[in-house]
Amino acid sequence: MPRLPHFERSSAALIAVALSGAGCSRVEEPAAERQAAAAKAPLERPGFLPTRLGETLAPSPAPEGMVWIPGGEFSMGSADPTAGGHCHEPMDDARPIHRVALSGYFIDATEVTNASFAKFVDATGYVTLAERKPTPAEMPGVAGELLAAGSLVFTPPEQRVKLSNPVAWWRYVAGASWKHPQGPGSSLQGLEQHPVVHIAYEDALAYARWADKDLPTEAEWEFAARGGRTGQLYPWGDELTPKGELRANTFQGAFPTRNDARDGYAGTAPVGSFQPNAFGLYDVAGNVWEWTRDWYRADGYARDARAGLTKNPEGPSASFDPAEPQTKKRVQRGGSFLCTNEYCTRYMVGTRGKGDPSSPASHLGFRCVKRPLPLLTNRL
Ligand SMILES: [Ca+2]
Ligand SMILES: [Ca+2]
Repeated sequence: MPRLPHFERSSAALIAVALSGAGCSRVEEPAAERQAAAAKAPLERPGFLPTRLGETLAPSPAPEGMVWIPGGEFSMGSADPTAGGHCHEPMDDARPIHRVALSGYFIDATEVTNASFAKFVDATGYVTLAERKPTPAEMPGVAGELLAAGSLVFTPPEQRVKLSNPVAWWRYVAGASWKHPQGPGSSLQGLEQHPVVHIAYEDALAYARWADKDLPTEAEWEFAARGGRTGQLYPWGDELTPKGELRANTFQGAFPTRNDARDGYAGTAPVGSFQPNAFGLYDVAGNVWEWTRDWYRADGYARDARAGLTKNPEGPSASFDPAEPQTKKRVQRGGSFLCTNEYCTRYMVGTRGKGDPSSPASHLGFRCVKRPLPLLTNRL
């Protein structure tokens, strides 16, 4: 692990959040011929059985900004994306593909916006984790006078760097928070309809409880994001850019130094700027990463698969990531405006992200669910 600058809430936290936006270890682009061949090759979906939508009707009109997902049964996970040349690493944690059944639920059509989060803060006086001064225990080795509230801000280096070194483009900025997404001097002016960022897991949960909602389980998130389709790579289909069209707010250019923003957005985009999926959900691919309530285990799917069919799964009871055994992580989904086929392709709908619950960053937000029936164990 590289030596990290001062002001990290913890070094492990920084690496965890940085890697949550990573996922691919190869630097080079796939060859153009390989990409073309992959686009033409028939896609194999080993392990995927047809999605079956439930028939449960919504028990009430959908709360404002939410859509009803009727539940059903689907195959969860991702085939090895290296087989089609679509990505740079096999993403073993997204297999085996396994069968999951879900009851019906409402889910936010969009990521939670700055305007919505401001209502919560106005009503409750809530102070997010990024706005609280870290304790010495949270920043071991940092002198007391240097402890400062803040968060991780994507800061592109001027020169190309090794993509194995996320510290090169993540900077702990004192004073960065949801209100000041780029740090002191930045504001939310004009960003009211952008997704709120610099959100720690506990911040997302506090908002959800205030709104009489919850965070989605990982399975609820993926079922909704797939829009009723079976085993496709992206919420809209199997091609990243059908007819050359950019379908999500991701990163185009040379990561991390040159952001061409061909999709119109170098950073976050107003929620709903791209076409929704078949369920009417926006930005399930890209824009900002979204917290789910599940603990992350790299082998979590293997455990679920042994059951044959898991009903309303709530994830493992504890986290374990062999890549960082000391850091407990929650699952994050969907990728962000920093994801690129050069570095991170976790905007693919069946793939997984992960992060330290107490490590907010400038590409990390959430959306909520509301269930007519509570989860069976409802543990956190
Ligand atoms: Ca973009
Ligand atoms: Ca998203």
